Amino acid sequence: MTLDYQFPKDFWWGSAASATQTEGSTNGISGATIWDRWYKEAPNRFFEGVGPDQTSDFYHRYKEDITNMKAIGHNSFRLSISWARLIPGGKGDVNDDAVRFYNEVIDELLNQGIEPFVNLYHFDMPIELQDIGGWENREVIEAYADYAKIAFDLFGDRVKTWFTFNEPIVPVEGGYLYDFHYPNVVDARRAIQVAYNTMIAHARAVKLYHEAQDGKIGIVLNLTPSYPRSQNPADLKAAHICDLFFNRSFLDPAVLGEYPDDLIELLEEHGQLPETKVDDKDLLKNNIIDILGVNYYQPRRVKAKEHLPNPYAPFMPDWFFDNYEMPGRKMNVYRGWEIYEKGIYDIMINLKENYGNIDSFISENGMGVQNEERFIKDGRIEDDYRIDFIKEHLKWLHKAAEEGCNVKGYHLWTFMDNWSWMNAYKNRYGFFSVDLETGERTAKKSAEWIAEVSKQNGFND
Ligand code: BGP
Repeated sequence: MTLDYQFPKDFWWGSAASATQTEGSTNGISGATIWDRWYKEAPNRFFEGVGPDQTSDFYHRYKEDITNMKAIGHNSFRLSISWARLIPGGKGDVNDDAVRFYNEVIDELLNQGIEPFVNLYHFDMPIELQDIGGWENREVIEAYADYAKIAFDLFGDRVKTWFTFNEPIVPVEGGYLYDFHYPNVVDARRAIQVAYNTMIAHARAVKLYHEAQDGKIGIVLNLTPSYPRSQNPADLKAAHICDLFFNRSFLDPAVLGEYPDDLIELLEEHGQLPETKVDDKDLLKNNIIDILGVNYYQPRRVKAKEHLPNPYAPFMPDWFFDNYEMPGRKMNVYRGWEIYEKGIYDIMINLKENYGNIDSFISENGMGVQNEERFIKDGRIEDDYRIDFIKEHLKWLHKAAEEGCNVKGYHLWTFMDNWSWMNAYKNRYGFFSVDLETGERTAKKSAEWIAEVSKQNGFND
C-alpha cells in the first residue's frame, strides 16, 4: 500500500525540547543561568509571573517521558544539555550529578530505540559568564569550546548527532536588539559582535568534534524566508537585506564557511563590522557543518522603508526594511505568528539550490495555543488544529523531498507542554499536556495521530 504522502526511508520522526524549559531542579544541583537572574530581577516580565523554576520536571520524570515518546513512534528526540548544570559557573569542575543525569537520559533513549540528538546551547548562558560579558567576550568562546569538548568526551560514544547552538539569532535579537532576553541591551554594534562571536564559538566546536569524534555535527537555525511585498526593486532590496541579517549571517558561515560579501559591504559602509581575529576566516572556512536543523514557524514579510531613518539615531537592522502585514495572511492568533506552510518548501529548495543540498531536517515546527483546556473531550485535548498544522507543513516537506531536497526528518516543537521564556505556560505546544499541579502527562489527539504517521512513515490526505 502506498500512501499519498510517503516519506523517505529512515525518516526521523520526533520532537525537540530544551534543558531550561523542561528539566527543572536547578536549585542546588545546577548552576544558574541568565534566566534565573532575569526572573529574580524582573518577575513581572514573565507571563503570569511564572519563572524558569516551574518546569515540567523532566529531571525526575524522564523515564516516563521517554516511554511516552516510544509509544507515539519517536525514533529521535532533541534535547539540550544545560551548560550551567554540567559545569556550574560555565568553567571548571564537572558536576557529577549532571553527568549521571544526562547519561541516564541518553541510555534510556537508546534503550527505547530513540536516537538522541544533543544540542549544546539553547539560550542558557551561565550567569557567571554573562557577568564577564557573555558572547561579547572572547573568553566565553574559550569556555564554550572547553564545555563542548567535555560534552563530546562524556557522551560522544553514544550520541552521534550533535548541534552547537539552537537559533543563535534569538539571543542576539532578544538580548541585544529588541529587549526580550537578558541582558536587555539595545545596541546593534554589540548585537553584531555577539552574533559573530557565536559563530566563532560554533566553528570551534565543529572543529573539536571532527578532530575526535565520528558522528555528525550541525547547528539549528530558525530560518525565516523574507518575502518582499512586491517585485518593485525597493521592496526586493528590503527583503534581501532582511535575509542577510536574519538568515544568512548564520546560514552562510555555517554551511558555506564564509559571510556573504554584500553583508560585509553593508556593515562596512555603516562602520558596523565586528572585531575579528586573523585566524577566524580560516576557522570558519575549514569547519562547516554536516547537518542543518531548520526551525520553521513563520516567514518574514517586508517592504521598503516608508520613512528614512533619523540619521542621528543609532544603527539598527530595521533601517533597511519595514515589516509588512500581508492582507489575508493566515495567523496563529495566540502567538501572533503567521502560518504559511509553503515557507518550509521554499527553505528546502533554497538549501538545495544554494547550499549544496546539505542534509537537513525540520528541527522545530509547531503551534502554540492558549487555554487548550477548552478542547478537552473525554479527558484529553482534541487538538485537531495541531494535526492540520503539522499535516499541511508535512505536505510541503514531502514535496521538497520528492524534488530531491535532502530532508531527513521532522521534529515537532515540542514533546510535552513546557515553560517558554517570557511566555511561561501561555501557549501550549506539546503532543502531551502536562497538569501544572500534579505533573501528570496526558496524550493529546495529535499524539495518537503522529504515532500512526510515524509507524506508516507517512499519511493519506
Ligand atoms: C523557538 C525556541 C523554543 C520555543 C519555540 C516556541 O524559537 O527554540 O525554545 O520556545 O520557539 O516559541 P515560544 O515558546 O516563544 O512560543
